[in-house]
Amino acid sequence: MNDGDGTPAAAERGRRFGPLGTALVIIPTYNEAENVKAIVARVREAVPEAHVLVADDNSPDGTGKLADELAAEDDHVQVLHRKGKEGLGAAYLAGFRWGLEHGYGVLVEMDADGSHQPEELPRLLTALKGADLVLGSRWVPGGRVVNWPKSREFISRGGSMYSRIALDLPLRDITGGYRAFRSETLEGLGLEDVASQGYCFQVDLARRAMKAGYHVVEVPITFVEREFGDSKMSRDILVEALWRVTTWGVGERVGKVLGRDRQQSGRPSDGAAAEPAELVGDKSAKVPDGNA
Ligand SMILES: Nc1nc2c(ncn2[C@@H]2O[C@H](COP(=O)(O)OP(=O)(O)OP(=O)(O)O)[C@@H](O)[C@H]2O)c(=O)[nH]1
Ligand SMILES: [Mg+2]
Repeated sequence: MNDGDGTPAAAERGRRFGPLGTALVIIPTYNEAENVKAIVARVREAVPEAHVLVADDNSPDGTGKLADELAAEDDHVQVLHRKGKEGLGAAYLAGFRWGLEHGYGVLVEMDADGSHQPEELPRLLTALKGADLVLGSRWVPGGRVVNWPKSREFISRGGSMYSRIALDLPLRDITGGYRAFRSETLEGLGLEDVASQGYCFQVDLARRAMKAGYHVVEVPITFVEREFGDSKMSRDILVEALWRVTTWGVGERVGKVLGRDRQQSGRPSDGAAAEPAELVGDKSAKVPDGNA
């Protein structure tokens, strides 16, 4: 929901949120040698109290080694070296696990290429004071993209719109990857069965959060297209997103219809019907078909 800093909607529902713990900014990298030093420096400058975890998939261009150099001179910077390229989703899951094991209170997702501006992170963290999850959003009033061709904007807006309709979620930017989670929120999402890799990893987490009844806030951001290095976006990533979102959407609709039929026939519901996209709900609600 886009309710500014999140506080009004939360207050309306009588929600109280605990203090935020230390933030860990997770930056997944694959061949980001031209970007990694600059992005880490910008995070350290913008939010000096935050820690940074670079999750590198053994980049052939030496990104991991550059990250090690940063870590050697700054105790707020850590590097998670992974064996090889396994996709964005797997890198984030490993980063989340590391952050939760090390007791961080807030876990932030941020691309290495400068598209997610560290200078906007304080606004995301302010919003998280009144929310369970904050999404940096290009498609709410005040949000925008810089240096994107129309074709790219069309694909991104279309992907968000398709996901919104297919999954019946009231979010404007479901595919975006600039996010701040409370650690309790991540722990409640059932991450152990997340199989999504590319963009749909972000869709998957957003839908899990909404279904579980967490208070999700969209904060406008200015997304800046990368200047250096190559995009890892591919046709496979788009195809994966399309089929997974469609499968989830169909699964949920069938689940709802079956639930209704059971109720109409007087049989007790099995409780598997998806919740309405409320901001606060039953945190024990299970997301159906996590591996679809
Ligand atoms: N560890 C890891 N990081 C990845 C992988 N794929 C992408 N990334 C990182 O994830 C972030 C987003 O990837 P991008 O290539 O920028 O994808 P994108 O932002 O959709 O594409 P552009 O807008 O063209 O930059 C970047 O920091 C990448 O380095 C991967 O397989 N493993
Ligand atoms: Mg990018």
